[in-house]
Amino acid sequence: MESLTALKNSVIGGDEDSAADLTQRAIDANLAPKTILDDGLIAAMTIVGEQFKNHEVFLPEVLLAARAMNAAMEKLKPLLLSQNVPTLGRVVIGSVQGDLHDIGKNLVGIMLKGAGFEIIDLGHDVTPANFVDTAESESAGVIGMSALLTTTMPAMKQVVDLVHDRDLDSRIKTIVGGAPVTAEFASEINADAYGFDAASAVDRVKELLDITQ
Ligand code: B1M
Repeated sequence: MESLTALKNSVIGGDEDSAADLTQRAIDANLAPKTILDDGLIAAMTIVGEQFKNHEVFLPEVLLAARAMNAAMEKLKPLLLSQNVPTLGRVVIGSVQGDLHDIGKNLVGIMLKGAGFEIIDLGHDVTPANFVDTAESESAGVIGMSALLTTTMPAMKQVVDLVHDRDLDSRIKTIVGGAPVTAEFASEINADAYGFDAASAVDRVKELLDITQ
């Protein structure tokens, strides 16, 4: 669709204002929020990732694209949250230690909130102790971890191990996700679940908490 191509290009080009504006226009044209997200914003970040890998663009461009994506997300957020039915349970989320990527994690938070969960978002570069201490003190049933770097994936295992070492396995479940993370990796580190994307993260968290609705 033409308007989504323009939106995609504005994110790839790191044009924050135009990304926000074109997202609003797509919303006004009654495009489904999920279509805007998948075919506009996520598609753009995938292209930027490829360009970065091929040394066609460099970190400043990637950062600008991320900012443009965030500006667009601010417009989409209210729509993604609109089915909010409080509250199915409490979930602590964050990007693991050493990882500054937070766009996917933010998306997971928005979707979970939209599905009716209460979210405690610890941000990025979250230490294993911070994840587990917070889940314990806030009586959260689930810890959701995001990693975008192969080098930070081991931090997920540290969190899972810490939950186990503190004998909290029956009270706190863990779910992992992020571009380099796989279902195999999740089961290798004994995480309770793996989320392929933000929508499936919602389904997996519901399963972990035995929520049938
Ligand atoms: Co970086 N980066 N980056 N980066 N970056 C990647 C991840 C990379 C694949 C690019 C590449 O080489 N092609 C590469 C990683 C290579 C690897 O480890 N195999 C990379 C690198 C190398 C780096 C640096 C090391 C670069 C450097 O400094 N030399 C550096 C590391 C910084 C750090 O974290 N310590 C770095 C920095 C950055 C920026 C800061 C510039 C910026 C991040 C800004 C931000 O997040 N605020 C950035 C970006 C934007 C990217 C790419 C281009 C896009 C990531 C993104 O936001 N995607 C990325 C390339 C790519 O992934 N295509 C890349 C969109 C987002 C919606 O998708 O996060 O995958 P994603 O989330 C998905 C699913 O994975 C899932 O749901 C979402 C969709 O619905 N999901 C979950 C995510 N978390 C989940 C949790 C769940 C369930 C599902 O349960 C809890």
